[in-house]
Amino acid sequence: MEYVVVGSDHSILIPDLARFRSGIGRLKGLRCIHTHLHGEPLSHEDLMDLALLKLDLMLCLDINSKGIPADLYYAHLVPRNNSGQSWIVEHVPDIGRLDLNFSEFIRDLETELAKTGTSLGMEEKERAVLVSVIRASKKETEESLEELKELAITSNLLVVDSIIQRKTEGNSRFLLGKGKLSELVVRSLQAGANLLIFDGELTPAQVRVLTDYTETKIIDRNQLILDIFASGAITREGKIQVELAQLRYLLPRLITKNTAMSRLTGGIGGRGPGETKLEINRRRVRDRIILLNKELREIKKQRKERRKRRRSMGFPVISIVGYTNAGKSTLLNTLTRSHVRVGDRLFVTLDPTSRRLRLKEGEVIVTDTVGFIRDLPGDLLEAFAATLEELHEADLLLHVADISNSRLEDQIESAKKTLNSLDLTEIPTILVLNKSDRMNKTQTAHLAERLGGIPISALNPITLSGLRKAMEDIIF
Ligand SMILES: Nc1nc2c(ncn2[C@@H]2O[C@H](COP(=O)(O)OP(=O)(O)OP(=O)(O)O)[C@@H](O)[C@H]2O)c(=O)[nH]1
Ligand SMILES: [Mg+2]
Repeated sequence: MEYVVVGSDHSILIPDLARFRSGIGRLKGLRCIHTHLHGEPLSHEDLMDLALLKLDLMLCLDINSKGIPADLYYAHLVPRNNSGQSWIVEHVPDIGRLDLNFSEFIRDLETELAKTGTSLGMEEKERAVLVSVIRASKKETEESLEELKELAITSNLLVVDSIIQRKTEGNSRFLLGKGKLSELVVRSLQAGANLLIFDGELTPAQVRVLTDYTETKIIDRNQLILDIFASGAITREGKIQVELAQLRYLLPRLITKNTAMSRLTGGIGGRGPGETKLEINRRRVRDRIILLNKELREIKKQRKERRKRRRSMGFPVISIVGYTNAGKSTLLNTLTRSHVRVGDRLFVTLDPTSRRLRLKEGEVIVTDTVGFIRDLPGDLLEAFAATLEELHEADLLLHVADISNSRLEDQIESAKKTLNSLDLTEIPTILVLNKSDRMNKTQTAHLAERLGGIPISALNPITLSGLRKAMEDIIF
């Protein structure tokens, strides 16, 4: 079946294209042919439309003053190349000399485009393009993007490209200017991406507009974090808390329009609430939230009982907190000779663990819990309140930071902010500067002095004596 959309000399109304084929490496199956009357080649606007709408072809035919066809220009998108070019413009001086088997040409082009998506042998992983809107400084933007990348990798995604938006080019409704937007569409097409991840938080309206424009699934940093939590939670409690956070985040982002719906609902790979995909609607989400809250209250009650029992045994509690990947679980393991899961990824620990530890003066309980991250989504923090509530029972907090991380001080600040919002600043805290084995002695001593922390290497028990001493001094 072939359709022809006809426009006037001023404009053309292109119907909703979402119904048309789309998929990795697929173009729209639509060519735009129009005339120019003053000998001008394809305009910037023309090329922008080519990119934004993923048209097969944008063609303009020049008509001279006698009404006779003259020069002809056409442009098409190209696969990813070294020059970073998005499209090629061809010039044919006479329409009679246009020699192009169009169906064949488009078939080949689409094959090429799809190849970028699969030839890397990266089977089933979703392919994501990261989009970062510039922050205060270049360094901050890059570091933030780096962390977003780590988050994406943790979530088992393949990062195929990243785009930095330099300045707000006007329209905040789209977050990106039209130029950036078309660059985004073309680059994700070229990279065979099926997911766009925005650093920072998108408003529900922005998600909607961007989804409509790009026709690609869009999530923001918060959703990515939620997704990681969803796939990592083990205990019933952890699962409920994550699902609650996801639903609360999702609720205002649920939209009625069907096309975008399927891209918007659910986690990344159909995990978590995403499993219920299309049947999700607001009402059901609300009902589910009520149910989960009820279950959570029950669990909280049980926890409280457990804590009470523990308190009655009279053991002081030491809680390990700090930025994700700082080495909290490793410290717990080394201190208590346990085998809690550790890993060089973000958010390895999601469910809290407690272990006994014998110090010189007596026994204590050490707990390890979920790590913090910059701008931890409020919904998540709230949902984890039950787990983190335990922290209020602590007699001492060990704030672990990774001394070898280039973002050390920012991470300490973020963790402090989180402790602050959890109302935990009253509890005595020791700043523990971990991974000092990666630094030289002078650097370590200097930082320990300046930040007022105790350097250790959680991998090496011998380095923990100073920390043990400090713990005893406060507890006993
Ligand atoms: N070089 C070095 N690596 C360490 C040290 N302590 C931990 N690590 C490594 O750092 C990574 C993170 O350790 P974890 O103990 O999982 O960190 P965590 O703070 O519990 O992280 P999450 O649970 O993901 O928030 C692992 O690869 C550890 O092996 C250390 O003292 N020196
Ligand atoms: Mg951990």
